[in-house]
Amino acid sequence: SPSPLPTWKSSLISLALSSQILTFGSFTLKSHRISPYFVNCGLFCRAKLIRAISTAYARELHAYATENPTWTFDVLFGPAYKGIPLCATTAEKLATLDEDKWGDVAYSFNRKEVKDHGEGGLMVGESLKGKRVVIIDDVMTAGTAIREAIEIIKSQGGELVGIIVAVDRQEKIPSASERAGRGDDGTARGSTIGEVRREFGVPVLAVLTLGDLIEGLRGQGRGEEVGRMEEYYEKYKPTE
Ligand code: OMP
Repeated sequence: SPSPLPTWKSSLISLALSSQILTFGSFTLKSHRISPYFVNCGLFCRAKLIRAISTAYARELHAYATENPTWTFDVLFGPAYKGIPLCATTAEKLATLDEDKWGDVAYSFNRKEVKDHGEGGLMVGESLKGKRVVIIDDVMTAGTAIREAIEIIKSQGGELVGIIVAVDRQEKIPSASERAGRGDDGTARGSTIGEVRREFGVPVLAVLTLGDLIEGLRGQGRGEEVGRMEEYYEKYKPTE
């Protein structure tokens, strides 16, 4: 059986529930899948919430770097819009955790519309050129949002060395049938995260997985929601 959820994870899930970051209903996702739950990271918009999530991202990055001493990065890139407060607050938390190690980590984010006056350009913050870049983003489902962010890093001359998201929904890669808008054909497929890891050869970290959410909710007596999430997981679970 899986190891019990650490206290900090169940606390984070409680916060997400009470602030409607984690909600239940029927949601059409970017991938066109219809999900009984949704995670809105734009709602980490209160002091104690943004503190909690940025601390969690920073701890996860710090733990990975500690286990993999040859792995480092120069810049946290937060894709617009939801990545913007995440990259800034997480950089600050990293410096608080270990200033010697992380005090010079930079952050940057893109504009959705290119500015044609003043300093101009697509990017704000540290230049990505020649830098080792980690993407910090909200949720990964089918990987479309992450691929867009990877394209920006490439176009800016940066080197992608890692990705961290708040929630890995643990879903399989969409089939050709889904991509064509005809719904899932039920074929077994690998995970989005696994595919991104292999394709780009970088670690993909997640603060919480769907499995964590389910376990946290079960611990809080939310059996009905857990049932619907498990049903959804069965439908879209990856082979690995
Ligand atoms: P993919 O691009 O399919 O990986 O979906 C990830 C994006 O979908 C995120 O960056 C969000 O914009 C959005 N999303 C959420 O914010 N929360 C969810 O629970 C699910 C999605 C989603 O549409 O899959």
